[in-house]
Amino acid sequence: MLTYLTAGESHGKGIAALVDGFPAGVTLDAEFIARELQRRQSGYGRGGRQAIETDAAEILTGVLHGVSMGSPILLWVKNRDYKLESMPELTRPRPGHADLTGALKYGVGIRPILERSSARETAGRVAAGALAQLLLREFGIEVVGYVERVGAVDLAPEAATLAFTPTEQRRLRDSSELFSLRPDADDAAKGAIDAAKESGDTLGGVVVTRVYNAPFGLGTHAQWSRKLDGKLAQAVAAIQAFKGVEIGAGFELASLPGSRAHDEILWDEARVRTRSLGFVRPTNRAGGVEGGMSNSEPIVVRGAMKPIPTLRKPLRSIDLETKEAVEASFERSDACAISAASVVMENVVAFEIAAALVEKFGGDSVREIRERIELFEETIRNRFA
Ligand code: EPS
Repeated sequence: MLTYLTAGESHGKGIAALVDGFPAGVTLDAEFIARELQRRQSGYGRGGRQAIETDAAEILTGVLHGVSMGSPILLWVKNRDYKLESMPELTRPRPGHADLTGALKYGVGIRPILERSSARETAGRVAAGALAQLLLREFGIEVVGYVERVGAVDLAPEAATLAFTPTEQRRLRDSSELFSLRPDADDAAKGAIDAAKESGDTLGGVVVTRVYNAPFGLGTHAQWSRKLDGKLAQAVAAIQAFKGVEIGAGFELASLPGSRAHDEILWDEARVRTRSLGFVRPTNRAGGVEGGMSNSEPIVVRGAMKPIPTLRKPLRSIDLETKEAVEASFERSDACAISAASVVMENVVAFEIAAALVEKFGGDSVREIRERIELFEETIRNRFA
């Protein structure tokens, strides 16, 4: 089983991610992990904290001569802004944050709650997910995440863009300050972020992750807890500030008749040697998952992020000590972190795909997984092609 947990506080010494069950034989491209961490720190609308931090993951265990050994990997992202012991206690919970319920539930102040619930923790998830992306690349599986909406500004890519290769999509996305696939339309979204910032407000948005070249059969129909769509939904809904998850055409499918909601199955002899094994679809409304299993089409996951609840012009709250009506507390924050959220989602999705791959094909070494994927696909070809 490939799993990970994170530890660490926003202004503590750093953020750790412990990855267990990572196969042996993966060359750990530290530069790729560093790039993902740096991407998470950027994007238009980020606040002052990112000027302080230059995130990089130190790989403390599980690696010999730059190659994974099959033992647990401990990643460490140091906080430059370490000052936890001197941070003041707060008494005015922010609506929309973990402050109130966390303080009541744990019987502590707001400070310990916000330090752990802070989105700073996503540095650990990105480090673990970047590691998972390196594993997926060994088998030609590629993951691309991008921003599709900022507040009310639509940045959905043109249909032709989605036919680009993952590398081309990434290049286009990286040319956008917002990490959208519509750099030509970014200005409207940047204007909306500027306006929100100006008025002490914040903006959310919608992000998408697409997984290319995943084989048939990740996840299973046989048990609810092992369905791939269920795993993806949990990973995405568990990102700070995410309030919605959609697989494929998702909510739109609810209002379509069945005749227009599904993806017909065709046979294409010429594609027997591709991941589709010859079973091709003219559409991908299912987003690459049917019956809780990957069906070799691109896996498409969409996530909705609410606006960050830390507002410079705060909402009404109460003082926990006096019960007086007050304004919620404000600490330095981001006006919009949707670009960062696209990096986080890309990497948590990558981790779930890697975990499902290890579950299906075994997880001791890259070589073993490669042989088993080949055997699985060859067996299907022999039977059906
Ligand atoms: C966050 C508040 C801000 C954000 C932080 C999430 O941090 P600070 O209070 O230090 O200014 O910048 O996100 C990060 C530090 C990060 O690296 O993503 C919050 O309250 O959730």
